[in-house]
Amino acid sequence: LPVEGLQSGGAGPLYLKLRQSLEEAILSGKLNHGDALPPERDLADYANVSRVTVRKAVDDLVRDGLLVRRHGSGTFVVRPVSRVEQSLSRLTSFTEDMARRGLNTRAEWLERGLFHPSPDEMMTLGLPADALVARLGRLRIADDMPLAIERACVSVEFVPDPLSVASSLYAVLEKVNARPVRAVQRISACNIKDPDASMLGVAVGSAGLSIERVSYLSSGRVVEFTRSLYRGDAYDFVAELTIPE
Ligand code: 16G
Repeated sequence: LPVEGLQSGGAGPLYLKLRQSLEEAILSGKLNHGDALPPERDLADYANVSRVTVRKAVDDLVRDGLLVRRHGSGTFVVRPVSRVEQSLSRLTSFTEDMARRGLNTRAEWLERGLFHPSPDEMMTLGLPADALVARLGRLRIADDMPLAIERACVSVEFVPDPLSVASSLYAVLEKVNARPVRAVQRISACNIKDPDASMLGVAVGSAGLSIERVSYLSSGRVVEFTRSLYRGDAYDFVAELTIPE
């Protein structure tokens, strides 16, 4: 951390100098999104300032959303994302959307296996109770920034082996001629709670977009029922409007 020996030289309150050094380290990427900040005591020793000064600087950065405090586990870095504009009229996959922007995607799997459907999955996918569905739950990450938590549910017919979905679900569906051609998407506002907040690396209560997508084959059959949580600070959903005929 570039905060060593702040006592020496310069004017202005020490906490502001410390705040500025930390802010620069966050914005320049020296500190990564989700990194834990060293304990207050260590920071104070290292910067050669009092713990009160450290607390003031940290309070400031928490207020500005560059740090987040989590009960019992410490203080973590929140690197602001550049917002992503996402068209609401094109049926594309996350992997494709990010590739178009030149970003690399990866996933942390939260759930990947075959299950009996829940009542709403049964209804939405039009399946009997004894059917099996593949559940694919992932934290979706673009260039090391966690952007969304997505939980897709697909009939076992289309994805018999959930482990075969290594990266793109739509690429796997395409291979079996089951890539959706139409979808209905519902977006609602929410406040992100834990554990989702800590997975996304945002403060508890920050704004999120909860999105449900039901996708169809040309036959009218439902392929996918996906519930996602997108970071409100990262996404603008954009739709083109035309006057009714
Ligand atoms: C998008 C879709 C999601 C779909 C995924 C497939 C939204 C809100 N969600 O993220 O429903 O399952 O793309 O992406 O747009 P993949 O092919 O990269 O797995």
